[in-house]
Amino acid sequence: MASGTTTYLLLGGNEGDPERTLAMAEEGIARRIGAVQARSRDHWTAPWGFHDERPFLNRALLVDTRLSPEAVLHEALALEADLGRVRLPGAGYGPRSIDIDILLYGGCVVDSLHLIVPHPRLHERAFALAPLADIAPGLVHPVFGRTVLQLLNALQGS
Ligand code: PH2
Ligand code: MG
Ligand code: MG
Repeated sequence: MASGTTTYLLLGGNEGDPERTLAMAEEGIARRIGAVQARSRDHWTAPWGFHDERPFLNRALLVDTRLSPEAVLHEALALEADLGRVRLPGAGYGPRSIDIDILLYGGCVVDSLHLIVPHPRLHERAFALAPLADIAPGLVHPVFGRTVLQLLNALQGS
């Protein structure tokens, strides 16, 4: 049973051993952010927005958290760093060992200097919507008022 706020996170990585890194990320999320209550299937996806030979492993998680959205972001970034993620300033999209993004946080809309929730590109990205649809197909996007499945279908033109 949820005791805090339900947040949906997207994990992704295409460098090193994504299966191992995502498993370690899930352990860290359970320790630092909250209990993982549902996990999508594994989605192996082509890199979006840049070219690379290595496919991404993407996975969505439902996490019950007592942290604020800003604190979730802080912990996610700290965990990425612990897992060896190096961010090069101004480098744009590129291969990465691990990326942990907040897709949704309860029904909240956050627009601050460092954080936008729902994730501002969620509705444009099948690599995020498809895993999310595994665990929350009927969840209504708080800005667009459409379900995750409707957003995914719109993207796929069906
Ligand atoms: N993340 C990106 C950019 N491109 N492509 C895929 N397939 N999966 C990702 O998680 C991903 C991406 C920026 O965070
Ligand atoms: Mg990302
Ligand atoms: Mg990120």
